[in-house]
Amino acid sequence: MSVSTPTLRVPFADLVERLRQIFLAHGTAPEVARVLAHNCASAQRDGAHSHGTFRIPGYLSTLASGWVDGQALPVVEDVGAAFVRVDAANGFAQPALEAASPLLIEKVREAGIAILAIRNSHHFAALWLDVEPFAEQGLVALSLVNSMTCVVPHGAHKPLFGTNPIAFAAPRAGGEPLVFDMATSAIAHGDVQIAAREGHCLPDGMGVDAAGLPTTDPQAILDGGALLPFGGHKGSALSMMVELLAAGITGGNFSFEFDWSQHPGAKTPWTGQLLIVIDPDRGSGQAFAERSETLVRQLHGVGQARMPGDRRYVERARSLREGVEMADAEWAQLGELTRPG
Ligand code: NDP
Ligand code: PYC
Repeated sequence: MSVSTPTLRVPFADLVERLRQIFLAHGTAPEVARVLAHNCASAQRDGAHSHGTFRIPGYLSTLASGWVDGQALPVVEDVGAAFVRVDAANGFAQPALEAASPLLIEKVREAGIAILAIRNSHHFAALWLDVEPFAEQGLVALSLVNSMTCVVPHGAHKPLFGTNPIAFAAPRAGGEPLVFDMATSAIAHGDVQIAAREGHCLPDGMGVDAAGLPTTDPQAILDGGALLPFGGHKGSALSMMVELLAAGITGGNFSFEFDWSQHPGAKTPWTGQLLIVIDPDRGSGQAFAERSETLVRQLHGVGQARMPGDRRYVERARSLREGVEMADAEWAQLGELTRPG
């Protein structure tokens, strides 16, 4: 937020409730409104602005376009000793994850590992929110979700991949879970939109314009250009893996497979998501959380002061103490959106 933008601090519970009212007013089922409101408010609380309240207009235009079903009832299937499958029924991914989580955890406790394959789902959010709760229960979780074609594979000349994030969470003795969550593109699409809105240039190496030429202009990327994978061929390989695990295995769409052109206003990728959840103490029988704490201490010892997730935990603590920071104008706009559109 720029220094000149007037801001206020809103209690987290008030933000959740305002977002819940918005989703309800725009046609989602009460359960969906509850889950999405908590998810989106949590991203805002933790300073993940590319997936916080910034996303509300996109959620609402998508609901209005008929592209996503805000009333969808996810169908959970038990398909193996360590395999759960959910058809999200063209609804959002988070209610599908919530519906399947009790069975998934039961299987992890029994088998030591289990997979959750979500298909026919829309994920428009930060991915760490899907994995952190497992680590809070002593489990290790990895999740992958694919999105919409906007990333040029390494060596290619046209976009094909989505921004395809990977999130990982592990318990840690004596600290908050170790969590990382990163797009496999050089930058998340949401951050390109924010840079365009605020008139900032991007660093070199993030994307190309409509002619395929390198650009630092976020608007040129949005106007027919594309993003690049992070780390050249290595990020590109990870992005390919995300397509295969999040869509290939689950039965969801690859990022290039859906066509939303008949739904003006649609913004949410209609794809799939995979979660792999492990009971880490089955590995060596040692307390894994102590092992991860040892690793963190060594990392600190060699000079890595900041772990992935640390920034968010600091933001979260401040938001819970002082309220979630919001621009005055945005808070007022959210108030207006609680009225049916
Ligand atoms: P970032 O590049 O901002 O951060 C990636 C990870 O690196 C985070 O875990 C972050 O921790 C950590 N990190 C950042 N800087 C440092 C540092 N200096 N030292 C150590 N760790 C560091 O994330 P992205 O821009 O790639 O992704 C942003 C969000 O966009 C993610 O939440 C992702 O899930 C979401 N997204 C969602 C998509 C979807 O389809 N739903 C598609 C693409 C992205 P910290 O959190 O503490 O900053
Ligand atoms: O920021 O790249 C992104 C993104 C895509 C879908 C949701 N977020």
